[in-house]
Amino acid sequence: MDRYLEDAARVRPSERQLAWQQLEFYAFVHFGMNTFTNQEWGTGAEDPKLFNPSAFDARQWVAACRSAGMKGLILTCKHHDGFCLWPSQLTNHCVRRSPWKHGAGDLVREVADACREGGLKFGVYISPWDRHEPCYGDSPAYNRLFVGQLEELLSSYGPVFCVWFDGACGEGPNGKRQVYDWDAYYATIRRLQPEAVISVCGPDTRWCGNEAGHCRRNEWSVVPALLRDIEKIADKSQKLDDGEFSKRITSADEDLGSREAIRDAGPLVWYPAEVNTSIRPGWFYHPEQDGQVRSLGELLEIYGQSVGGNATFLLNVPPDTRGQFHENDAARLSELGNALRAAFEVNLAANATITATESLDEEHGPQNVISRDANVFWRPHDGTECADIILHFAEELRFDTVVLMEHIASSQRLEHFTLACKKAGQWLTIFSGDTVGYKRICRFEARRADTLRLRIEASRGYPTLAFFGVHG
Ligand code: FUL
Repeated sequence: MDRYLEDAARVRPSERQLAWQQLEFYAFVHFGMNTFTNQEWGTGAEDPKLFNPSAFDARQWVAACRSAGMKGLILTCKHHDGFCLWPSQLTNHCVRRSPWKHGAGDLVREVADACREGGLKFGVYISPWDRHEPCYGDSPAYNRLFVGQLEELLSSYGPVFCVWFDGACGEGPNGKRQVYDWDAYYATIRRLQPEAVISVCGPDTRWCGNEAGHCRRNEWSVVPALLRDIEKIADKSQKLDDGEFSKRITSADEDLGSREAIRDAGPLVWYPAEVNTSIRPGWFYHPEQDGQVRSLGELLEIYGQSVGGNATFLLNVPPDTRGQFHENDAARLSELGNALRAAFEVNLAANATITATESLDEEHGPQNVISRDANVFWRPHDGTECADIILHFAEELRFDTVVLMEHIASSQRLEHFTLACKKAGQWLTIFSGDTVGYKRICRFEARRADTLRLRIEASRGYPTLAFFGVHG
């Protein structure tokens, strides 16, 4: 195997990246001053008195997220307008100055507590861009304040699974220019919440490159390190070490990790994708969008592309001015959860007899692929880059979906595969794909067969398979 491919197969996720990937599907909650002004981006000049949810209920959010099968929730603790949903000691532009609970409320605490009670992981969105803060633009002073706000959020509300850093900054040519001290921000997070991933403008998870819910046909988690370094630089004006290469790679490129893309790309890192989109057109709640909640079909499609395309799915659901998810959104979440459970709960392959052309040893035999334990997996010997896994069912089954998962703790290795079923002694190819990664959901025309074959036609060093689900 070429040296650069060996290097690629040595790139593995950290514990925190692995735990995050396994969440698969979690909520974004955009709630704040904009909810009450009916805006998407506030100016920072809003009067805190406008913030006054009439029937705030974090438990209702958590129950709705759980009904959809989500496993975490990320709250906009501070959006670009600078208004803090917790009683920050570092600014007066926060819930303390609002009429909500007579200024004695702490919305971050209520959401974090409700998540913990309801079994959801809690995550924090905090916008580095702050249009209210007078010291924004005085770089050292604002960096100190921002680190202080991170300290407040990360030391008072229990475990945090993610700190989500937005790259947006709409300061025009005459706006204030702030140089963010990312290293200080990251060090603060690692110190206070070492298990939290730092997302988007951070080293642990990358933005898929759009807000529409689209995923690449092939999402690689092993990508050039430069891609990660570009993301760190929100205003894109700071100099990178390799200006030439960075011009050739951006988070919007289609191919980030194929052999072509990594061959001369320098050091590689594990930097997996997250797909973020909203259940409505806006990130914040707008009553006029009550009739524009995404359809079940659309959400299933995005879920299939993201969770089923080696990314995670971060779906935004914005609460209304009561401080609750609107009935239409809550109903859609529950429908989505029902549809996902119906589609994936039962593995038709659970009783299959499974053979492989080769296995490393008994501990890594093919029967492992129907185990739900992510640490139990099949693999052949080093250097075996192609292999077949064959499922023999006791009787003919009807199915239209296959779920494949690699053992990503051993890196991302699969590069090309086909699925075929046997009909009257003849193999019929029903699907072909390239990457798998954490999970690939393969959908095809419904078939009836008693034998199903996965043929791995290219991989890096050797392939692994942790799960083979058959559904229909
Ligand atoms: C963007 C922001 O400007 C939007 O308001 C929203 O928070 C979205 C998730 O990220 O960059």
